Amino acid sequence: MLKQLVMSAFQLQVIAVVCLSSASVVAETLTVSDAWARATPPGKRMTAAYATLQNSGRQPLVIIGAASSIAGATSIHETRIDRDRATMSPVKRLTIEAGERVTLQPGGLHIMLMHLKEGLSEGQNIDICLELENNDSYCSAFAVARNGIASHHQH
Ligand SMILES: [Cu+2]
Repeated sequence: MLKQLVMSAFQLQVIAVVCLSSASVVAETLTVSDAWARATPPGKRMTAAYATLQNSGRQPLVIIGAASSIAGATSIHETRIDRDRATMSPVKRLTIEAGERVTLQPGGLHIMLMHLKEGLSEGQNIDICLELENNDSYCSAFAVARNGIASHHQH
């Protein structure tokens, strides 16, 4: 009986170590760049954030949600034009294939920040975390701007 308990404690430890190492691999393979959130007009408590997400790993990365301490609710949305009308719908799984990049931009995929605790003004920086399917979460700073930020990349 005692021997069995010792064994299971050892097995738990091994599992914990495996989880830690896979988490750090994910952090290295996901790169968030050109990250910005739109400044809010006075009185508005809702906005969207955009970024380029690059997966430099060999496995697909699946984003299943987002979180930010400045908002009461945060989620991934996609804007679609349907009969000349723009509609937004939640994206439950956003897959970035190995070696691929996904761009969140106005008129397309975006991070929706709702129930903001206070308005966002230009020059501010906010933290948004992306939640991955494997329970890892990847946080980065988003610059608040009125109409986007200049890209750091030359394409
Ligand atoms: Cu939205």
